[in-house]
Formats: sequence, C-alpha cells, structure tokens
Amino acid sequence: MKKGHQLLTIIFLILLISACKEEQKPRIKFPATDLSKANMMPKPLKIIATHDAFGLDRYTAIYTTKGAAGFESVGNFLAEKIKSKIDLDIPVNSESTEPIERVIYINQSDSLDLNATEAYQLYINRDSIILNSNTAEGAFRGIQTLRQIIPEISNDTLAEQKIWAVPSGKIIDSPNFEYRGSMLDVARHFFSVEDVKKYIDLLSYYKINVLHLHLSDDQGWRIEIKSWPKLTEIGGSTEVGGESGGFYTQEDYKEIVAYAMERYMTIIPEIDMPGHTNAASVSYPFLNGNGKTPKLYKGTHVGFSTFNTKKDTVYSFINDVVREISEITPGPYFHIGGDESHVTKKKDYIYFVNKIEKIVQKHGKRMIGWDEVAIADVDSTSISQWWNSKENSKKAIAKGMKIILSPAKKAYLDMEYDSLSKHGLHWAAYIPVDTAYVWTPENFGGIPRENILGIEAPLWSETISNIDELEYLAFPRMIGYSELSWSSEENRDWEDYKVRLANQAPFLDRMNVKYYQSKLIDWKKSKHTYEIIEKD
Ligand code: TNX
Repeated sequence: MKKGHQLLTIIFLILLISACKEEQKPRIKFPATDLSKANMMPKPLKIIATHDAFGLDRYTAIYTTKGAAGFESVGNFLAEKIKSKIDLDIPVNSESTEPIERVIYINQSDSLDLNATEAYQLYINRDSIILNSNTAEGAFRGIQTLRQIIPEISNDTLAEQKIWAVPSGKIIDSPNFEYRGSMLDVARHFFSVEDVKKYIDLLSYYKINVLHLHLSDDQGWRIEIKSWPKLTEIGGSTEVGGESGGFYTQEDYKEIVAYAMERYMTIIPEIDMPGHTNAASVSYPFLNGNGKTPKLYKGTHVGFSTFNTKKDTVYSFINDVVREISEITPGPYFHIGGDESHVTKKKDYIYFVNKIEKIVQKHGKRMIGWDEVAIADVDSTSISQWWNSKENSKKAIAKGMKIILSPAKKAYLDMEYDSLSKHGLHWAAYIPVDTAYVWTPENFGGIPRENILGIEAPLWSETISNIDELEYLAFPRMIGYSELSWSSEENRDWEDYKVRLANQAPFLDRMNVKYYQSKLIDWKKSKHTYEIIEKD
C-alpha cells in the first residue's frame, strides 16, 4: 500500500473516532501508568514512557492495512488473544457502524527504521495504538509485546464499561539474533501433536522463531516416510523405558508446520545420522554398520550405533528420507545430526557427512549439523550447532560457517536445576535459572559476532515423558533464552529480568504451564493491573 494512502486511512480513522466521541459520553480521564515498568519479555530495544494510558474497552476496534499480506491474520490473532486473556470481543477491520472510540491500527510501513524483517514500532496514545512494521512477521512480534502489556484486571471505576488501561508511550524494537530457537527431542520420548502445539504457542509468546524437532534416535523413529514404512511401524514402536512410542504421520507433521507458520516460526526437522540410528537399523537392518544385529533399544546410552557409510543403498535410503521430509518442510534448513558417532571411523564419518551435505543441498535445503560436522569438508553455507566442542566450532569458523549457540553447560534445557530437580540429567552442569540467563552469547567462546546465527536451547527427553515434565524443564529457563536471543546486551540485567520473570506467573498459570518454581524468583501469583498515578 502507498504511504499517502496509509496516512489517509489513519486520518480517516482518527476523524471517525473523534466524530463518534462528539456524540458520546464525556471524555474519560485515564489513570497514568508507566510503560517502562510494564512486564515485557523479552525486553524491547527502546521504551519511552509517556505516563498516560490507552483505554482498551468494547468501543475499541482493530484495523489492519488493506491488501498487506498477512496483516489481517495478525489482527485476528491479536483479537483472539485479547478475547482469551480478558474476555473482550474486538472487531477486526469491521465496517459496521457501531460506535468506535479507539483503534489499534496494525500498519504496514516501509520506513527505513524498520528494515529488519522482524522490527516493529508501537505508538501507544490515549485513543490509538499504532503498530508499524514492514512485514506481517514484524507485526506478529509486535502484537506479542502488546499482549504482554494489557493488564488482566480492568479498571471499573473509570466508566460504566470495563476499561483496561494500557500504558502509553513508544516502543522501538528489533531482534538481537535472527535465529532464536528451542529443540524438542521427540525420539527418546514421543510428544503428541497437541503437546507440540502448546509448546509452540508458549514459545511464540516470547518471540522464539525456530523449533527444531529431533525426529529420530536410537530409541525411536518419529516421522512417517512413505517409501520406507517400517521406519515408523517398527522403529516408532517404542521409547525410553519401553513405553509405547509413537510417530507423526506426514499429515500430522504438516499440521505442526502450519501451526508454527501461523506464528512465524520455522520448523527444522532433524534426522540424526550416522550415529543415533539404531531405530532405523532395526527397521531396515541393511542400514546397520556396527556389525551387530540391531534390536529395539529402550535405554539411554549413546554412541553405539552407526549407519554403514560404505553402501550405496544407504545413500539412496537417505535420499528418500531427505526428499520426503524436505517436500513437507517450507523452512530453509535440514538438520542431519552428526553427533556422537563414536563407532563410525573418522574417515568414514567425513565421507558420510560430505555426501549427506550434497543430498541436503540437492533437495533445496541448508544443512545444519551438531558441532562435529565441521571436521568434514563442509560448505560455508552449512551451519554448525555448538553443543560441546570449542575445537569443532573453531573449525567451523575457519570454514566460514555460521554457528548456532547451544553450549550444554549454559543452554541445555534437560540439565537439572540443582541436585533436587525432579527431572533432567547433569552430565554437563546444573543450570539454575540465573546461570541459564547470566552469560553473553555475543562473545561466547571467542566466536566473531558475524558468525553467530543465534541461540537454541535443546530439550532432550531421556527423563521426561509428558507435557508437564517438559514444562518443568523448559520453563522458566526458556524465557531467559528468549531474552538472550532477542534483547540487546545493554538491555539485559539479571535484577531487572528477575522481576519481569516473576510477573510471568499469571500468564504461565493461565496457560496451565507446570513451570519450575525456582526459589531465586519471587513469583507474583496475582493477576496484574497497573499502578495508578493521579495526574493533573
Ligand atoms: C548429548 S547433545 C546428546 C544427546 C543427549 C544429550 C543429553 C547431543 C548433540 N547429543 O544425544 O540426549 O546429550 O543431555
């Protein structure tokens, strides 16, 4: 949409509002509130409070730039979330003649300040909230901020209708890193489509934009491959502890991808190889390269399995798997695992990774691998995920590769909080809530800033088998990783973060999240409204 046109629309809306107001009740005096004290998570780049408020009520309407792709859906998403948070119905792009006093306008803007895809600006005034962004993706990130600053409690003394006072001011925001992810291991224990959707919903509220699904491992194969049906029939039949396993049909997977896409989140599929492949080899024994007869595995050891890296048939098999998954994955990445291949000879490992990279590229994807892949002759376009080895990451940098930071000692969601943790492992470290947050990815391990694609917090599932247990390990730490990846270094401060984290409790409770109630945090159990400062 042309700029002039946009401006006209805004002017029209403002005139419309003032016209409505003329015939309506006297002007409401809103309580002054302080935007800089609002609970935004992750913390936006700039916040300028103007100590006034926008009155959200049933005379509010949402409008979005006409013809701007995706904007109306973002408006509808916001309306839905307002409805579920405070039970208020707000029309989106309504042409009805019902009186409207205030608007939330989600505006497509080509302004130079907004050139990062996910950048947005929020201008909150008495009668209007204007959310500017270049893309619907940026608008989507912006409405998460708006959701967070709408108080749960209305102010019932201001007018005869309920009014929720949203603090006024200006927010200018854009992400620190373009890649902000979590990983879920659905192989050691399987998680249903519903569980994954709930996790996606929670992550997207905190502006996470990547969910990496670890779809295969020794204990289970979790994605239907039509040309190799036994992978799920046999390889998907069990999980750690011998429970019943499970898998996603391709339709299920597409449903997850679509759900994530509506939240501007990329799904990254991982098929771990050449190690961590016992479940595949049990299904099709010709794949196996460790010289033993593969059997279903329900334990938690790692490093005992490998594909046979010398057979052509193994590569045709992998080609089919990568092709079928790539066809239903709109995102640009394919993760090949590549970790802990302890029973693959080094030269075979290198030969294998070199060949797999070509297969991944042939199917139009960019390869990601755990940090070991950097010992192969990989391309600078491939990505190395640092979990354990500085040496491997140095190799990746020398090859010009980008790095995703997932250092186990800092970013592993499956590490126990402390020795009393109900779930988790501690081979890398105990990671209490402060340790998870207090580190500086920008200068981690001497990696040049330009090589860092972003941060990902992996949740391995050896010790968790249902959504409550998943939430116990992921929350609240995942919120800290969202801030480390979104917010600038100057804006991160443990003391300030701690207070905003405590204030996440009403949201987490409303979403029925069984988060770990760390004693480091003084959880605010009550719903929030803003402190009212009388002005004038
Ligand atoms: C190491 S991290 C692994 C996983 C385990 C995890 C448990 C990585 C690339 N490999 O196979 O699940 O530790 O913390």
